Amino acid sequence: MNTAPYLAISNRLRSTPFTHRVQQQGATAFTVYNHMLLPTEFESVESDYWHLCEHVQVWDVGAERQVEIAGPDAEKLVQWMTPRDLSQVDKGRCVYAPLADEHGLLINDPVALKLADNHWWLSIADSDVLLWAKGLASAAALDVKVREPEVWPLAVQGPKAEELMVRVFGNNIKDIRFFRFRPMPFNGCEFNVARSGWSKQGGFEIYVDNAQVGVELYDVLIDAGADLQVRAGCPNLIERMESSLLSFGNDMTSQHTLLECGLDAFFNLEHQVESLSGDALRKQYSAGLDRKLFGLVFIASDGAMPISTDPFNGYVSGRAGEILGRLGSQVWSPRYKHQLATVMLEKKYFVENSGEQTVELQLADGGFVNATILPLPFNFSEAGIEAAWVSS
Ligand code: THG
Repeated sequence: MNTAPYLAISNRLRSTPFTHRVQQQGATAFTVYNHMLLPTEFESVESDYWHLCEHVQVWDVGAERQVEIAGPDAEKLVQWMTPRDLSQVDKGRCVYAPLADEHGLLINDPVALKLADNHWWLSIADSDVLLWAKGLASAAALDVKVREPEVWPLAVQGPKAEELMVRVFGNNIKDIRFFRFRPMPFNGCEFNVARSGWSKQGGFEIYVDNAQVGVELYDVLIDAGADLQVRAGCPNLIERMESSLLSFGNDMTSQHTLLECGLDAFFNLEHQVESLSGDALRKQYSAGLDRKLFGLVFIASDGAMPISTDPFNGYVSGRAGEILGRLGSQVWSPRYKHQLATVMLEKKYFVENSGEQTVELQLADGGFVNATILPLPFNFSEAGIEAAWVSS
């Protein structure tokens, strides 16, 4: 019998306070993220996608763990870890702050929340930032406490997210600006609520730090949004690729530098901040890159999935079998009617800042396709790709 393998769940592979709700409400697939369960699919990735773009979803993103850095040297440690200048960041702000090591290699790409002077949360992607931060603090004898508090973010995403949040938390929700947060009362607790989230459909993230009240909140959100067609959901591969939201571990890894991943905007070249990676990144910036993350768009028959001819290494090959680069993510976009992919392209296959470039790809089924190489974030209209605005 050929049944799909399943994931054996133990304590080591942690649940969130919402996992049982998410299972009741129809999650059909999970991934493991920070040693924790993260749902990836409910009805189907495509129908979850259209629902997210039209209504509102509640996401169990408890796997986005918080690494808390607190104490007199907290500011110093956080600034060491990221080359983004944090000196002007006020309390109550979120900043996307990619972390890199002394070679400029990516460690993680968290959202950093400044709770107070010398008190930060790094809301991390999938890698052990806790150990990295503890190691740095210990080796440099910094006066900080580094820990992973019990906080499970809950995201409310979609065009009707604000309406739902107002019903649950009141009109003050409207005053929270993009990438800001403030404590909001709920059933005797106060949860930090930010206007943020891993989609471009708009919405909020609630940093739940009480499991029991968190589940009460979860149920209230689902009940209060019945007429808004609220559903349990999760980060959606189609939506995040169309929106060019990169995934650490998929599109970019610890084998790539921050510049190779195209995160230049979060590295201030001139400003001398005390970061571990600053010197290496400045050096690489002037030397030029050997590879760089690009988007690929192409049209191919159903057989186009996957485009990697080397499933172990995830390489994408050209007509003669030459390795073009490492495949990141790939998905069919039902809105743009194209395959979208990211690839860490080797230098000889692209020219920086030039016009339209194409590359011939080998498909896993033996066929070939011409793909257009696009800079990230994707700009579909500039590439002459029109959106179909209605669901199929
Ligand atoms: N929310 C929270 N934690 C997270 C994520 C999140 N941890 C893991 C992962 N996602 C971290 N990665 C990202 C990547 C992009 C964004 C957020 C988290 C993002 N970017 C905005 C954009 O691209 O428009 C804004 C970036 C900026 O200008 O600062 O939202 O989603 N809690």
